[in-house]
Order: sequence, then C-alpha cells, then structure tokens
Amino acid sequence: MSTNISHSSIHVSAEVQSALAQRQGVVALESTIITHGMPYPQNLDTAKGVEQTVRDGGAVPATIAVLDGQVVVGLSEQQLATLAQTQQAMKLSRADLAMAVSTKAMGSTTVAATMIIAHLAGIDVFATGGIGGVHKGAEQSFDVSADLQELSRTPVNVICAGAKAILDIPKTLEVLETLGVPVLAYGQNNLPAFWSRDSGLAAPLRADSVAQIVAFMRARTALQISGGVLVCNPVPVAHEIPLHEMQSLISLAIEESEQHGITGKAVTPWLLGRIVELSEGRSLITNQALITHNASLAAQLAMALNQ
Ligand code: PSU
Ligand code: MN
Repeated sequence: MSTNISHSSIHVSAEVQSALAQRQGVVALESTIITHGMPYPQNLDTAKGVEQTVRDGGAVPATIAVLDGQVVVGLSEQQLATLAQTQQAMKLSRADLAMAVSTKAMGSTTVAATMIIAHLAGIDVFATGGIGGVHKGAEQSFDVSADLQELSRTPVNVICAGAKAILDIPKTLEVLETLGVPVLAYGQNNLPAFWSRDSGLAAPLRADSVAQIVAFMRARTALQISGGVLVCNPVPVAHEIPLHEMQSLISLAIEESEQHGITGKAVTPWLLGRIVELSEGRSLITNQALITHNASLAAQLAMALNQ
C-alpha cells in the first residue's frame, strides 16, 4: 500500500505499489468505460488491450474500481473479467464514491472518481476515452458532468480524445476555462471531438511533444497552480469518423433519449450505447482505437514525468 494511504478500504496492487516506489511510471485507467461505456465482451478486450498498451510503453497500468466496497487500484485479470460482466455496478462520481464503499457495493469509477483515487494513490497520469462535460440543452437540464469540477481541483493529468460530440463542446470549453483547467490539443490547433479529429473549434492551448507537456506541468508546479490538466489527443486518422457523419446519429440518439425520459447519470451511457447501434458498431471500433492511442501517450508522459 502506498505510504499516503492508510485506509483499509483501499487496496493498491503489489505491482502498482512497487512501480510507484521505484518511480517507474504508472497510468491510472477508469472503469465506467468498462461497465457503462461498452458492451461485453468488447469492454473486456478493450480494457486488456489498453493495459497492454501501457505496458508496451514501459509503464504500469492501474485500472481503478470498487469491488464489494473495496477501492482497488490495479485490478487483476480476474477482477477485470468479473467487473466486465457485472450488470449491477454503480456508476461512481465524487458524490457517490463513498456510498459504494460504505454499502460494500460494486462500482465503476468515472473520470471524476478515478482522479480522486489516483491522486490518493500517488498516480498523476490517467488515460481515458472522453471526459464528461456540458450536455446539449444544459440551459434547461443543468446537466453538467462532475468531471469538470474535478479537473479543476484534483492534480491529475488526464489524457482523453476530447469531449464527445454528444456534448455541447463550446459550453464545455467555457466551463473549463472558468474553472481554470488548461485544455491542450496534442499536435494540432483544433480541439478533437472524440470519434472525430476536429471539433471545428480552436483548442485553448497546444502541445506538440511529451517534452512540451512535461515542461508545462513543471511550470505550473513552480507557480503553485494546482488542479488537473486535460490533454486532448486526436483519434488516429485510420479510425476517425468525421464530425458531419456523426452529427445526424447524435441528434437522433439525443431525440430518442428525450422520448425515453433518460435523465441524470443514465444519459451518457444511454447515448453511447445507442450510438453504437445506430453506427452499426463503427463508433465502438473508433472508441477502442482512441482509448488505446491515449494509453500510449499517457505511458510516455508517465515515464517522462518520472525522469
Ligand atoms: N466516455 C466513454 N464512455 C464512458 C464515459 C466516457 O466513451 O463511459 C464515462 C466516463 O467515465 C465519464 C462519464 O467520466 O462517462 C461521464 O458521465 P457523466 O456525464 O454522467 O458525468
Ligand atoms: Mn450528468
């Protein structure tokens, strides 16, 4: 167990503990994408593939989830397989993470909850697919993901593929700016939009190499600026679905979600699932490709930060 954790409800795997102690480079991975973001068995294949990609980059993966009330940092292969098949995992964010612990429930961690646990365990790099953000129609629904607040307060560097086009991306960028969260596009001027490389919007900041990201992070530390950093890594060209092709599917999925009365935490998983169906599986393949790509960049960053 890492030295800054003294709570018995948190278990850090031996491999992750030793990697942290030896400053080998550890990449945190979320689990909501496993339980609520993809169907079985693609979710398990993806989770394993992402872990392998982190290892290929020389770092150690630490997938995070709550299993029967215990927060686990660095799921074993068996635990990963169990989680991937469970139907009743709670989707955990900052508000409900402790409830899964206190009721000894199964739960998967969103970006927000994964950041909280990663920080507690001493892990400062985290790879995911897409972050939560401001939903379209938020002026009516007030649906703004707790991921955004978490990025502003918890010092973990999150590598994602941008905000999903099911969100209101301009409003998401505005909120991130208000909260003081740096948003860096990697290798391009425009912000990527998850399945698509280009959201059509300029990213606030740009970095072209891992060394530039590290230099930026060191400068923040020197200036005592706390909180997270969001690096947006465009999906590889071979797997991208251009925004104009996604747009009609997204509009249809949102319309249907309203007709079905989907609200609250169910919105993001419902839309993602429906978009996989509407795209006849194509969006799922893109989702798998982008998260693997992000894991590779995260491994490079974790290694560089530990040098
Ligand atoms: N991106 C995906 N699949 C997912 C999510 C993002 O491709 O399942 C999850 C992440 O865990 C993210 C969460 O933190 O959705 C956001 O949910 P909400 O909007 O309810 O905060
Ligand atoms: Mn929400």
